[in-house]
Amino acid sequence: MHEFQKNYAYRPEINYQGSIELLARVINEQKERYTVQTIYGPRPAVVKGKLRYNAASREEFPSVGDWVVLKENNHHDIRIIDELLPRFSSIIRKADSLETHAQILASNVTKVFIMLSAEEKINERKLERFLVTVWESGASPILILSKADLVENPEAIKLEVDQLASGIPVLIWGANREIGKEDIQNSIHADDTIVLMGNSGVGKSTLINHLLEKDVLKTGAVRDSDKRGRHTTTHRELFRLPEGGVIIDTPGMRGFLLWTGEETGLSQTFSDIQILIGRCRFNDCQHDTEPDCAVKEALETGELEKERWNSYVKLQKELAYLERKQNARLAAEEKKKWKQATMRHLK
Ligand SMILES: Nc1nc2c(ncn2[C@@H]2O[C@H](COP(=O)(O)OP(=O)(O)O)[C@@H](O)[C@H]2O)c(=O)[nH]1
Ligand SMILES: [Mg+2]
Ligand SMILES: [Zn+2]
Repeated sequence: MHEFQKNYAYRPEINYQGSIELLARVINEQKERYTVQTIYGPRPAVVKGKLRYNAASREEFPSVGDWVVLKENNHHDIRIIDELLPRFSSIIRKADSLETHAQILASNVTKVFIMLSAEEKINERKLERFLVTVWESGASPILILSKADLVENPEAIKLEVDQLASGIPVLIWGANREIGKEDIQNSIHADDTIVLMGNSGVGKSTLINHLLEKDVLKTGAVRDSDKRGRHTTTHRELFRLPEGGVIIDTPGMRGFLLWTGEETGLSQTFSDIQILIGRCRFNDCQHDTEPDCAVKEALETGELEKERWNSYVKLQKELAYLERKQNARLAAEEKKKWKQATMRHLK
């Protein structure tokens, strides 16, 4: 493997056979103007030709973190992205439920740091939502408890969070005095692509600056309610970490709806509920009026919290809704491609 691939956290699963000089990773995107990292350094790039022609939807355009193939014999300063290599994961956001197209926030992500402030009460419902999104994306979650320097006993808070996030690593981080920096660094490997997720003001940009060991990003978030009317940046950028691995800053990684065709994330986040459902007498139990319903029993005994069950039902409905919509859209895209192909033949 070429040094450049290693430096940019190349995943060997993607078997790239072409010339290394044409391989690049997208490190910056601003309204379809890209910067790609090549073996010669960063270069501006645009999407043209076959990729643009064949792309049926926004998801088929490159996004930060994507590995792409550049066009050969391109003598211009601006390189042309000719092909998108397969993604092994992508973090996707749907701005609102009416939007049919998903927006890819970052591609080929291996780990997502879900940041929670040690100062604030943990919002369990929000945490569940974050976890489902991460599992769906194909990356693995790590919880970071930020602002540990501002609370008296961060270890006690960590224990609480450990309980909520069964089995997911929880790390403590305090920017003042860099509490826990080594643990965070140790959790990042040379082949990792990291993305940070969490409420505005939780300390995402601050952590990136500390990991990069320089002030690259602006910090000191404005409150969400003040943001309205102001131009909120959508600029995303990938940075190489001094100790190996890369990190992607994605402003706007706050609330988002789920987007998926599968329910793997849901069952991983709610494995306790999956087990209960398996114990219902009927395979198609609606957990409503059926006899011997393990879910109802668990709700009655308090083994299963009512809020957790409600959250599961709600997320499940949301996923089913998005799936139906996505299927409708895919059908429309098929039609469009078919039409394009027919037109080509008629020409
Ligand atoms: N004391 C302390 N302050 C922090 C920590 N992390 C972030 N901050 C402060 O919290 C504010 C918001 O941080 P920022 O990184 O911009 O949050 P972002 O919106 O998630 O990117 C800034 O004023 C930071 O200096 C931390 O671990 N400890
Ligand atoms: Mg920020
Ligand atoms: Zn049942």
